[in-house]
Amino acid sequence: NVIVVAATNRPDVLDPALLRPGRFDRQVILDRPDMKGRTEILKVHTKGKPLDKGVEVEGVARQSPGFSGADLANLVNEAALLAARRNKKVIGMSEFQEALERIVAGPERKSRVISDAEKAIIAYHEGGHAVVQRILPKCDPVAKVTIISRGMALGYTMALPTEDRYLQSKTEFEDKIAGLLGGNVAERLIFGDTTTGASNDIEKATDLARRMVTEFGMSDKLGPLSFGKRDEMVFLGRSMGEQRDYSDEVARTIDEEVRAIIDKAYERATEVLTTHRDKLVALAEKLVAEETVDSDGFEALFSDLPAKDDDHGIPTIVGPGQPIPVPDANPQPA
Ligand code: NHX
Ligand code: ZN
Repeated sequence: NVIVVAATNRPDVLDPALLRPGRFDRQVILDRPDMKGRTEILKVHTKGKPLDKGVEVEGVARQSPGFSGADLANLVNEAALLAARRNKKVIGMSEFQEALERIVAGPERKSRVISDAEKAIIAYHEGGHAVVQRILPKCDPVAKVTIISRGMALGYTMALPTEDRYLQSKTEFEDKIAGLLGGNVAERLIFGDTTTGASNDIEKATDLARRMVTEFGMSDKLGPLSFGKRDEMVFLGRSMGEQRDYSDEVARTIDEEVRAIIDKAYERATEVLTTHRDKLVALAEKLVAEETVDSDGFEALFSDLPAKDDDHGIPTIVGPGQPIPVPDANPQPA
């Protein structure tokens, strides 16, 4: 009775011979854990460790979307190390918070000396991201904005999804790209100049726009076709780019469509930041004074506006049709 169990991160490239009946018969998919999964994994790794009463593993799970089990084990370990370094007897929520940010963005670099001129640019850049994300309905709510350096970044804006999601829509991507460009747009609007700092934002925005066109069928001109098979040198663990399976003419159209998505998002970010320039200025000034603005401090700046429209509800049906009644989105087993 020998049972052979194997694991891979690349089931897509397995030799089909391995999967014939009588060989590896069954495939068990172990995805990244969802919110509930992360909560349970965190419970396992915190077991036997001294936790402060204020620690809610659910809260930690909510703030760690996309983390694997190993990432969560590392997170708990980092939090414990921080508690020890701070001479604390128990691990508190603040250690989990700091550990999370260390893993996502790198360690804080408070010693980095930044001139007042650069501080202002960083504050407006982050402010730009945050204000665009506050206004556009499909952007995730802003959890924190800071101009304290961490790792490679001089500042960053943290947005957190309110729930696990497995599908993303075209309009959601459009809002997300506008949010990514918000930093660069704010620099231009406020200073009439832009800096190298936005390189990572621009790269992410361009990659996303390209995937919308070539993978997700989100370009009206090109339609629901897939362009370019990613050609991977798996055994070296790196991607060798893509294999071109389309004409020069299509290549040109892809570039045009990617550009159109970016241009439209850039215009929308400009419109938001022009309309809400007062908010941008208020946030940037608060950032220069306080370095970090949390979600409450951020929301306080928008008290004269309606609450954030976090539009991730059941989509409206266009044309004839009835909304599907959903009695309970998440029925729990009795
Ligand atoms: C530099 N860093 O390299 C300095 C230290 C525009 C206020 N000369 O967009 O810090 O310019 O919203 C992952 C994550 C490069 C990889 C961030 C690679 C940032 C970050 C360049 C803020 N926040 N840019 C941002 C920033 C920079 C960079 C990265 C990365 C800035 C910006 C980095
Ligand atoms: Zn940025």
